[in-house]
Amino acid sequence: MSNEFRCGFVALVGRPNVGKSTLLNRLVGKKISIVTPKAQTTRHRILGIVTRPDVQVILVDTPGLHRSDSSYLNRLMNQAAITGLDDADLVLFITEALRWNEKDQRVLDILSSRDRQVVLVINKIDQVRDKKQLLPFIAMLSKKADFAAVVPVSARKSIGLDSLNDEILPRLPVSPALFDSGQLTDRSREFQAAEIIREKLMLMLQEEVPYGTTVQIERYEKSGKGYAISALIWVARSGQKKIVIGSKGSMLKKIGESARKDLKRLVGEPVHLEMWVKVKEKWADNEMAVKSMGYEL
Ligand SMILES: Nc1nc2c(ncn2[C@@H]2O[C@H](COP(=O)(O)OP(=O)(O)OP(=O)(O)O)[C@@H](O)[C@H]2O)c(=O)[nH]1
Ligand SMILES: [Mg+2]
Repeated sequence: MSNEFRCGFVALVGRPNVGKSTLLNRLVGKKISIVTPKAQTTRHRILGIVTRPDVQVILVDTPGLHRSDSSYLNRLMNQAAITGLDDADLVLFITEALRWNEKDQRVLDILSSRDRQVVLVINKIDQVRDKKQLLPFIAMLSKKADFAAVVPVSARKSIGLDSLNDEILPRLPVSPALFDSGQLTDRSREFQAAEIIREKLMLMLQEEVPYGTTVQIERYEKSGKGYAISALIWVARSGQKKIVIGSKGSMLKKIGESARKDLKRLVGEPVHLEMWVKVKEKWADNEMAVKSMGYEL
C-alpha cells in the first residue's frame, strides 16, 4: 500500500441503540457525542475527527435509523442519517452481537440500495459469554451482503478497535487533511453544552417525556471566574413541564447538578448554569419550530 496521506468521511450507521455514538467517542478518544441506554438519543449528524501521521478519519455519528414517521423531527433524524451515509466514503454498519432483528434488516436494505463500501461492525461482543457463538452469527450476516469486512468489537471495553482502524484506513481516498490536526469535532461548545443537558434529560426522565424535550443555549459567556450558561428546555406539553421541574424543583435540580459536572469538564472552568423550562405545544411536529431549535439536515 502506498504511504500517501489519506482522508475521508466514515459514517456510523445502524438502528437506534447499537452503540454508534459510544464507538465514535472511543475512536476519537474523547466524548463528542452523548450516550444513553435509551433508543434515539442522537438527533444530529456529528463529526468526530481522528488525525494521525498517515490519515485523517472524519467519523460521522448519525441518528439511529428507525421507521417512525410520527413527527417532523423523526423524519429529519432519518434524513440526517441518510445524508450522512450518502456523503460518506465508507460506511460502518453497526449491529449488536447475537441481536440481529428486522430493524437491522431495514437498515441493511437501505445500505444495499446504495453503492457504498460497507464494513459490518458487530458491537457489544463483551456481552457474549461464549465467544464461539459469534462464529455462526458472523457467518450468517456475511451472507446477507457483500461486506468489505466484518469486524467484531466492543466499543464499551475498547476491544477490536485496532482491527477496525486497520480496515478503515486503506479504504479512504488519498487526500490531504480537511480539518486542522487539533480539531476533534465540527460542533461548537454551545452545541455540546446543549447536548450534555439533553443527555441528562434522556437519562433522568421516563417513558415518552425525554422525547418531548430539546435544549437551546441562550447565553454562553465568560463571567467572573468561570462561564455563565443559560439554557432553555423546551417541552411538548404543559404536563411535561411539571415533570421536568419536579416536586419543588427537585428534578430540575438533579438534572442541573449532573449537567454542571460535565459542563465544567467541557469548558475547563467552573460553570454557573441557569435553566428554564418552556412549553411549545407539539414542537417536534412543527417544521419551523424544529428548525429554529437548531435541527437541520
Ligand atoms: N455492553 C455494551 N454496551 C454498549 C457497548 N457500546 C455501547 N453500549 C451501550 O449501548 C447503549 C446505547 O449506546 P449509544 O452509543 O448511545 O448507541 P447509539 O447507537 O448511538 O444510539 P442512538 O443514538 O439512539 O441511535 C448505551 O447504554 C451504551 O453504554 C458495548 O460495546 N458493550
Ligand atoms: Mg447515538
